[in-house]
Amino acid sequence: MRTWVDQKLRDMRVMLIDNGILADTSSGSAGESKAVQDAKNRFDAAKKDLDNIRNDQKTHTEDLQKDFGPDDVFRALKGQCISTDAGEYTYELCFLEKTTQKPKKGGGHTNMGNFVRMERIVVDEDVSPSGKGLGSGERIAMKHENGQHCWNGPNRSTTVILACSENNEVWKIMEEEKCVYRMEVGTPAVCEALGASAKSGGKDEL
Ligand code: MAN
Repeated sequence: MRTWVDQKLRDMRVMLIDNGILADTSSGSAGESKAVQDAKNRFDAAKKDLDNIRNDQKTHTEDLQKDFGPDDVFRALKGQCISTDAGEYTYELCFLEKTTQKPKKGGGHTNMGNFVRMERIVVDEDVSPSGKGLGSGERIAMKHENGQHCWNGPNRSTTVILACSENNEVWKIMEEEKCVYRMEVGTPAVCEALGASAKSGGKDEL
């Protein structure tokens, strides 16, 4: 009888603690009722959510301050990657992020520079009959700096020069000086910006 009553009292105590009516003094929770612990857990979870939202907002704010070229035309390209083989390497451009080279015979990527800014540069180049080439005049270029350090040289850097093309494609890659690269790239993103070369779209200006 005594054991039975004792057990019932214990059960009742547990039930009251579980329902937040009685403080749980038995464990390491320093006398907090379940309700308080639940509220703390919810608070921690909400705090974590808020931190994540704040981080996202920071990323978006920084993103908005970046230069995505005339009329922000490059925003949609961000993170898209195109590549080509040249010599011993496969070269890759991930728009508005970085350029890399990867040995064809295996091995990791070498960073050839991280995107820093847009520039305008004047070029004078032939255009092949296929229409793939920079041509001559002012072109939009994307500067990539602070890539992997080059032994006995600078940190790798790449200038990516853009010309109007139907598809995003790497046309040419050169190492102008040791670890200083130049990439010629065709993209529809600059067709409007380049005026005359944009005519292929057949859009009449009013
Ligand atoms: C690697 C590549 C080359 C570069 C040399 C410099 O082989 O990144 O492009 O010229 O390193 O040591």
